[in-house]
Amino acid sequence: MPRVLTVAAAQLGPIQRSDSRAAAVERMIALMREAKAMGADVIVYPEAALTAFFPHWFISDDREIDSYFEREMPSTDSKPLFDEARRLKIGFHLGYCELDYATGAKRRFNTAILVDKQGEIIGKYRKIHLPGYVENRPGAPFQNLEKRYFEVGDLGFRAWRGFGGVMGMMICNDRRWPESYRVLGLQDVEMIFLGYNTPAHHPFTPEHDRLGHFHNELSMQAGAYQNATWVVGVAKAGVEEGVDQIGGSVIVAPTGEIVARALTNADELVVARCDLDLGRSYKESTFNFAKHRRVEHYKMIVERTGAIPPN
Ligand code: CDT
Repeated sequence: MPRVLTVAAAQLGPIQRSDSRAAAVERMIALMREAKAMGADVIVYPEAALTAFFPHWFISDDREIDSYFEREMPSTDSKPLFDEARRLKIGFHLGYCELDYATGAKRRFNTAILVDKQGEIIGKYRKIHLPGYVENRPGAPFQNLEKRYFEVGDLGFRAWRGFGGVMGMMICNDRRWPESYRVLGLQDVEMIFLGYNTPAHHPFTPEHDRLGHFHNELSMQAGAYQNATWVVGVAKAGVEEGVDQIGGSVIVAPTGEIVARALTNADELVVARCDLDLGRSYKESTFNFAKHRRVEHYKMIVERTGAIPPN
């Protein structure tokens, strides 16, 4: 019995500071309806999808920072998205900024959730690889202050059973690190959802600018192939508050091939029918971890080189 999941990557064009969450959710609902009409089982939204990506500028006022966060999920403004998803019987992945008081203290995370076709949250992930820096850099054309505004995620890289398979999540910068995929791969993940906000320009390393799309695809294609999993990468794209962000949302097969990609830097759906069994032959041959990974040898090499650093 084939396990085919129709997936819609819902790329979003820019969301400006003056745009309300309600307006963003309205755009997201329009994409959700279009996705449903195209037969999608699940729709995937970008990182921090409800607002402009505020780590791109310095904010000193705590209350203003908090205004970019959701205190609960569904929040008042995102509830219409949950309601419409439940009505349409479509699942979704949503990136948002989370205020958490579970420990008694206020904590801020860059978070994503996975919601099933009944509108229930079945998985939550908090971003682990936070790029950028803590202190304002006044001369820069824009900032990268995730380390200032977020704590490192404390939920690990987990996989969940859902949509007839094994689903995983990561967020933006996580996609550049092989261990993000491998920890999910070790849980037999079959599809990874991830959203991103990636500037086209790198103020402190401009030599990287021309490689933005190449590195975006290289990371996701390698992660997909080496772990025999689908990867759905979804951008917030276009010029947002003066920051040009790459688009290039893609759906990558477990073969490492890109099967669908965005053509614009605006709101756009990228849809593919994904056979969740496509990775099986790789998981049973080239990437049969139990048979071929040499964990003891990796440890030995780390111990040896750790004891005597190369000079
Ligand atoms: N949001 C996020 O994690 N963005 C980072 C920018 C780093 S600049 C290469 C990213 O990895 O895309």
